[in-house]
Amino acid sequence: MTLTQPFVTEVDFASGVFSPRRGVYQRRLSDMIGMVADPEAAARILESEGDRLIYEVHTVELPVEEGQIPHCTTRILPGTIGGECHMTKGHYHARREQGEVYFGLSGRGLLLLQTAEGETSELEMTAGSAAYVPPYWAHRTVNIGAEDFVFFSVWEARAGHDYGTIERDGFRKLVVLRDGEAVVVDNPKYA
Ligand code: M6P
Ligand code: ZN
Repeated sequence: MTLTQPFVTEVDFASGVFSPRRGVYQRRLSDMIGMVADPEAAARILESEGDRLIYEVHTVELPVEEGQIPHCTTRILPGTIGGECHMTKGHYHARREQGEVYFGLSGRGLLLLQTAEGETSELEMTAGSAAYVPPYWAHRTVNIGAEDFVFFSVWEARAGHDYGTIERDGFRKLVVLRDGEAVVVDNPKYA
């Protein structure tokens, strides 16, 4: 056990930017090829306009040990890939019994959840929404607005991210833009 010093971070609600800056990482179109419903559409966009930014995460850096509570902001840019709204990769926790809390800071989003047994849930999030991701639910966030969707997340350090299961099977539900409206549809390719 290391004794971590207390600290405070200022969070910009519109952008999710942390002051002081701590850890930041970005996910671009090329990182999402294995996650989107239409990888050919993603490849065409890559070819024609380059590697667009899909989302960015500002995070604190804490040791991965019992009792530590990592937290971060995620900013998902508006836009679509082959009609599918910009989203995070989505993951199960490697330790399935760990939950998580999301808090909406700006914009409009949809939180997609699913269990290995086939249950699904979709929760709308705006500024001020506190959403609970219970243990055993995979989770992915989607920007369904015309502005950035920004939210704050808090979880237990040892939860871990399992991306492989989502990469292999996909999500049961997709969020697509139809006549300017985000709609949730069944994923025809769900394994
Ligand atoms: C949320 C949290 C983070 C996660 C981030 C991006 O802020 O769930 O743990 O890393 O979203 O989502 P993903 O890891 O699925 O790309
Ligand atoms: Zn999580």
